[in-house]
Amino acid sequence: MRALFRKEKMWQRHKLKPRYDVVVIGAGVHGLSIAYYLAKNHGLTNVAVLDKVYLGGGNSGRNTAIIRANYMTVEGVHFYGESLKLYEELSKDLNFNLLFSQIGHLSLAHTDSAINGVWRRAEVNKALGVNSRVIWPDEIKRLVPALDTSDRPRYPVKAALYHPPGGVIRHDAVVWGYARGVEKHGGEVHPRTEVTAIDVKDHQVTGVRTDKGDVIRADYVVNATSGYCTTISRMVGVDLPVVTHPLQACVTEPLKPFLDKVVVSANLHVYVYQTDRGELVMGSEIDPYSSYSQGSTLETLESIVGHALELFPALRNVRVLRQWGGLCDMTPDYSPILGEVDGLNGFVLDVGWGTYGFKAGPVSGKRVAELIATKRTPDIIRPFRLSRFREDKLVSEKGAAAVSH
Ligand code: PYC
Repeated sequence: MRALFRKEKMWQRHKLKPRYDVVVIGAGVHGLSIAYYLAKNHGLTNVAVLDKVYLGGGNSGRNTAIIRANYMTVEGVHFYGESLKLYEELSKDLNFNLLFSQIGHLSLAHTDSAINGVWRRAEVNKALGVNSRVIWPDEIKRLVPALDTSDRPRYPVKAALYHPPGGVIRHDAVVWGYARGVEKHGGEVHPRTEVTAIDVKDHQVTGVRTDKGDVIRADYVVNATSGYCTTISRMVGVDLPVVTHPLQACVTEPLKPFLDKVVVSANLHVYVYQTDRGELVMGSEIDPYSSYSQGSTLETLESIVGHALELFPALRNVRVLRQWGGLCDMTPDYSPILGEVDGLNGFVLDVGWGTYGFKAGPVSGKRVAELIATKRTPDIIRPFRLSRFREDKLVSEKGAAAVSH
């Protein structure tokens, strides 16, 4: 009889070695993809990825798995556009089915100024080869028949930015696929290994200490954490311009398939899509206060479902099954912080992921790995350097980052 269960272990338990070329802190999509591309693209395999909890136990398992590249700035569109392309090839690359459904993504515009915003995004997207266009209520209604496109709602739907390649992927599978890839190429993943200190000598990072009691030497230490990026960076005296906020989401009971697009309304601070299992995934913008809580609140649930009902009134009797929260490290311009820190060798940042980290996992991993292996910052991540905040060279994605504005 054919074996019904996968016998292969996707990653092994390893004993920590006294020295690695690279230690990555954070075994989410970002940390794992850095280790994967270091090994696969550059042959650097003496790499350990450490995490204080289980693999993908942070935001990689708490986001709502939306992939898109329809950003606002030239820098952002190039960057997320490359990530989308990597995601399109990732199941093949990792030889692991990530269930990527490119169902299409709609950002609704309910006001004249929102129409200007989506128009601008469509133009920047098209100019840079990302498939997006503005569509009007007739076409919106054809694509999403259940959406209330009448003139009755508080915020009538006037237009939308339609981004056909956007969609949804199985987020846990992305984590497991990368972890398996790291292992296959000779790297190591170490869940439940908390970094307690980072050693620095003469402006050079020399290694980390962990709760396992060992001193581990390393030439490079990468901060690829979410929620705790400021804590880790403070270990080497680097203060990040990051404020951490919770972001909550929920899923409903399964329904017959009726919605095959991701629908986002920035004005209503809500987004909705239906999974292959029939559940509706719904989320809101970040909670309006800073916190490290991953719990959920009734207040946010009421706001999510209230706003979702303004878009889809027919859902009024649907039951919510689960609700959860993740931690968003918000930067002032809603763009990430990537690269080295001036005056400190060997410390690399892959942080500040706000509400957009999951969709950027592959491109960040590939390009941060390239930075470490070649000792040169790739052009595509240079705009996201930490020093942009004092140089006044912000990359403002506020108008296109999730449901926030
Ligand atoms: O940027 O698509 C997005 C998103 C959805 C939820 C949080 N961020």
